[in-house]
Amino acid sequence: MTASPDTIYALSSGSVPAAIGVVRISGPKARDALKAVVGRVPESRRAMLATLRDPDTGETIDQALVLFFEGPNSETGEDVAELQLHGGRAVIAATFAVLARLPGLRPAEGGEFTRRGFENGKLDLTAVEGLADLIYADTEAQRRQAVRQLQGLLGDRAEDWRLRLIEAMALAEAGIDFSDEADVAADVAVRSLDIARLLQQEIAALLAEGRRGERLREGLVVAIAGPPNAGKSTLLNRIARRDVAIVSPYAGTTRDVIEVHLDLSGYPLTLLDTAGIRETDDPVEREGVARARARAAAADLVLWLTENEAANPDPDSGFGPDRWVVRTKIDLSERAAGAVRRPAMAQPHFYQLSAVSGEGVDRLIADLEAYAKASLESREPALVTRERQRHLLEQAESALRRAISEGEAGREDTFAEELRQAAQALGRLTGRVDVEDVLDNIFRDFCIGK
Ligand SMILES: Nc1nc2c(ncn2[C@@H]2O[C@H](COP(=O)(O)OP(=O)(O)OP(=O)(O)O)[C@@H](O)[C@H]2O)c(=O)[nH]1
Ligand SMILES: [Mg+2]
Repeated sequence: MTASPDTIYALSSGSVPAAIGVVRISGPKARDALKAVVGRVPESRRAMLATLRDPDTGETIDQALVLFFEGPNSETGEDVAELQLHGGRAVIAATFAVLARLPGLRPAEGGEFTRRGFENGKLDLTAVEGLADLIYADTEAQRRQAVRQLQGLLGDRAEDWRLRLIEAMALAEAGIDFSDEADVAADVAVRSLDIARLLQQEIAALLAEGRRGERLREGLVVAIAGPPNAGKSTLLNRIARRDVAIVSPYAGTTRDVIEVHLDLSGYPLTLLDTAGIRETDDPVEREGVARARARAAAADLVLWLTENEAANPDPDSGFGPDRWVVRTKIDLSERAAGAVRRPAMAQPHFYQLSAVSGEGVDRLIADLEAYAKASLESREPALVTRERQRHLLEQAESALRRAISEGEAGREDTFAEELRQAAQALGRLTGRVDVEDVLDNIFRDFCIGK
């Protein structure tokens, strides 16, 4: 792959207005662009204070801190210029207007800087995915996982496997070439089969770690469900500490699914408020109930809220494996004369709380935190963080298993072919082979200027 001849520019910092706005320019004309707008090019990697001017009128646009990174030692691998401007809308607009008039320059597309970095061998695809995750990381655990990806932990493993596979393939080919010399052929066949067996075990071990990495990336989903008026929206608001959902004394208030993203000691958790589940003739509410059921069924955990301790959780809900029962509005029963409350610790996941007074809510939150920790924490950092990665590793692993049985049966040709399939899958994981189709998918997630 070769670098695109266009020189691209974009605002790489956050939305304006801001104290500083960073405009990056990457490509063969980056140097010329600097000469045109600030009159000179600073020494590579040294900051320079300069006046930014419109080259046609000579009018001053701003005072800027200017940096230049000479390719290939830059993030994109090309010449990169960086203008640290005052982050006002008009400043950025005027700068863009000037850059747009320079020959060979055009605005960057989303993710284009990173894509050039990838195409110039600055980072492999798993690292690109890590970079995207780092930008979107909301919690500490997500950030740590993204940094590991960006550092290439999975990419390095995959590349190491691929190189060993290539070695096994070379041995297999040699075996075929020497097939008239039985000793040599047998020896190399054994060696290549050994490599394949070891690789298959290593990849299978990584896959056996489960989907922890993917779940950490996406966050656990906890759905609040139950009959209408149980106090679901009130509890969501209490946990979120803001008025996200409408609360009213009328049964059937909530219709759409409402999401709140929580950070529980560094672990991401999405809490869903759903419509109260009941039979109804109202078509809008019926749609809400259908959505509530669907989201609760797909959630990692359902909090089943009920005002009445005896009320059974929706019997035909088909909700996922984990469900905790939460009895709500205990402040009301406390006021009622003679009400006896069951001790809260009687069952591990039976809660009694009042979302209005707050009583009992802390225990629920503490248990949610423990649940998130138990589901997402691992001693070994998870290396597989996306479905794409898992899928390719599974392909490689099953090709290896087929290769081993072919090899053991003495069918060298198909043995070599299966090894090639495995190597292909690993190459696609890091982006070393035939990846055009997956590229758009991955870079689409990026913002412009990254
Ligand atoms: N006293 C008391 N009232 C509560 C409590 N939680 C909720 N409520 C009241 O119960 C009514 C219903 O609360 P919501 O949170 O809207 O109930 P919901 O389960 O979301 O209801 P739907 O969206 O209709 O399914 C409101 O009037 C709340 O103020 C509580 O812990 N104690
Ligand atoms: Mg509600």
